[in-house]
Formats: sequence, C-alpha cells, structure tokens
Amino acid sequence: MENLKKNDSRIYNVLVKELRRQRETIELIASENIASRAVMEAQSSCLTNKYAEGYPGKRYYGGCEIVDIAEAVAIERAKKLFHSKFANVQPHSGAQANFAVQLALLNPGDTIMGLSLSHGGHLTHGSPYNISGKWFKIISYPVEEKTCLINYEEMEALALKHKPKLIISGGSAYSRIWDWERISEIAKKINAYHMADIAHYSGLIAAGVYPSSIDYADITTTTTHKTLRGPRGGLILTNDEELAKKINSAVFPGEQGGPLMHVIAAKAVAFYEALKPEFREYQKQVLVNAKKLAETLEKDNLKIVSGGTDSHVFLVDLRPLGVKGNNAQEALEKAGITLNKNGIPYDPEKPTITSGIRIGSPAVTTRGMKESEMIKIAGAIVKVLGNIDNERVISDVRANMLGLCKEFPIYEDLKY
Ligand code: DSN
Repeated sequence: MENLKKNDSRIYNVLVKELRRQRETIELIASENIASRAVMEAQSSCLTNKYAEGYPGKRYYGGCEIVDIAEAVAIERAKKLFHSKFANVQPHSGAQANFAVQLALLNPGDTIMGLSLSHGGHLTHGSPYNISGKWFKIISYPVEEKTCLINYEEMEALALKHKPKLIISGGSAYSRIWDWERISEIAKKINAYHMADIAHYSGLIAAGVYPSSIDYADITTTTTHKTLRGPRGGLILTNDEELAKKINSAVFPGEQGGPLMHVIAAKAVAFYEALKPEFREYQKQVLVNAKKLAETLEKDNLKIVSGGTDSHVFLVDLRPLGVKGNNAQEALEKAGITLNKNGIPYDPEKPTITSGIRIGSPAVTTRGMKESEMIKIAGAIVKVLGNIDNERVISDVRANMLGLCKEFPIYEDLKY
C-alpha cells in the first residue's frame, strides 16, 4: 500500500480505518463475509485496465486473449460448482443479474411475482422503488402471519389468479428451506418462468448443505460475495441453452458494457476455493453456528421469526423486549457487533425503524469461531438489548467482543 499511502493519504486512511474496524468487530450482517487474500489480490490486479466487451473468443477489443482465460476459467468453475450447464459471470452485482433475467424474459408491463420485500424478499423482486417494480406489474406473495413460512398453496392460488410471466423465489431474510421444485411446478402450470435468486444461500448450496435450485428453476441468479465468500458481483446459471443465449445478450449489450475483468478473475478464485473440501466444512459450521446463535437467543427469551433457521440467517422479533430495530442496531454497533435492523413480517414499524434485527453467521465462521463463541456472542447481544441505554454495560461488552476478535484475527499479513 506504499503507493496509495504516498499518493492519496485520505483514501489510504479510509483503508487503514476500515481494516481496523473489520478486525475489531463481530460481523453478523448476513450478507457479508471475509474474502480471502487470494480473492482480494485478483480483484486489485492489472486486469482492471482491460476492456473486454463481449464474451471469451468474441470480443470487441484487441488484446483480450489473456483475460479470456480468466473468464473461461470462471465459467468452467461456476458450472462445476453448481452443476449447471451454463454460467454468465459478468453481472456487476446481484441486482444486475436479476435485471438481466427480467430483460431477457419479459417486456415492460408484464406481470412478475416475488416474495414481498417486507416479508424477506428483495428490492429487485418487484419493489416499486426498483426498476422491477417500475417496469412490471407486481404481485407479491406473503409468508403466513402465524408461522412466518411460505404457504405454497397460497402462492399457487395467487399464480393461477394473476398468471405472472415470471415467478421469483429466494430473498434476503427468509431463513428456511425454499421448495424450489414446488415453485417450478406452480410456474409450469401457468407457463411462467421460475427464477431462483439464491444470493443468500449460494455458498451453502455450492457446498451441498442446502437444497439446490439448479435442476428446478429455469434460471438461478446469485451474488458472489455473501455465503459464497468471493468478490462483490453477480452470476447467472441455467441448464437451458436457449435461455442462456438470451441471458448473454441481456447482460451484454443489454444492460452492461465492459465486464470487470479483475472481478471476474476474483470470482474464478472464489469458485476454486469453494470447490475444495474445506469449503464444505466451513459451510457446515456456518449452519451449526447460525442454529446455535438462534437457539441460545431463544433460550434467553428472544423471539426468533419462524422459530429458528435452516440456513446462515435469521430474524429476531424485538417487540417482546420493547426495543426497536434501529436502536438495537445502534447499541450493538457501539458494543462492537454489527448487524442490520430488519423489518419482520407484518411489521407495524416503518423500514427505517423496524421491529427486528437480522443476524447471520458467515463472517464470524470465516474467522474460525464455533459454537462456544456463538454462545458468548448471543450472551453479549442479550446483555446489550436488555441495557440499551447503559453506556457502562455497552462498554464492557465492547471490551469482551474486542477480546474475542483478537482470539480470531483476520488479514494478519496486511500491514496497513
Ligand atoms: N441482499 C441484500 C442483503 O441481504 O443485505 C442486499 O441487497
């Protein structure tokens, strides 16, 4: 980092402070992780300089023969990892991946159906503030009020009534198993496409510890930086050759220009890491840790939405404590624990306040933490939530969390 330090001290200082924050914080944001040094090296490489509009072997620029290798390797590894016949590794993000699918399959004015954002869906599945909600007619399916689970009969009834052209499964805050097969059956009945957005679950799926959508959904999209632990980016998978052609055209030239070749190389590195047996062990521990956290919090009388988790994530309903999500997030951050406020299904509070928090285990598991640390972290959360305005308690917890972070260091070789 010597050049950055010398040439741009303001940004160098941002990196120094952020590295310190990450080292000294218990990271429970379910969509974040700690990428390997190999991933970061590929991402910060000279590949950033290369324009490569098009696809390997069919580019609009000269000098692409080397970066072609990076993209071809990324595609080959993604296909192997997810047992998929086709992969497009160019989407800059999950949102770009989802929009590319919508661009490939739909016309403005068509109807699409996705899990309601306020029940755990995603902005790109039909929020009125997103292009998906502006361009398409949206039918949102809910979770049941009592169980907070998806009711597939209700989903089917909605689909038969409104006949969407696309049904989207997956979301950002649904902790249970998705029945991909059932959703595909519903889609077939109305001649709709089924797109599974596995952004949250993709690392678990790659490791075989959560059911895969690949053989059921027409198209699967994901980000590469959540449980998958790669660089920030998107990925689209399908087994259908005709859909694959449409997707390629929708990504480029449909919605993107030059692919980020440095990020694609870093995706290739992450897929390679995910193909290793250690990754499966890691994901098993992600599941164990999430369950242990949820179970311990529940024993301490916190209410877990849907009563538990089958994945890396879960929501806590804070209403029995009389604490709002925004205040909980703020107090926990002061105590050295980062997570996000999150609406719970049928939340009476607005999204900037919320009645819940979302908790995820991927990042702390990457640090090497196991069940005993989850018990300590759950204890710390309970203590802070019970003493939300008590600076002394918060500062004691902060000291304990700092000690825990020091026991499980990250990026030890980074010297800035
Ligand atoms: N997918 C969101 C999250 O889970 O944090 C971000 O878009």
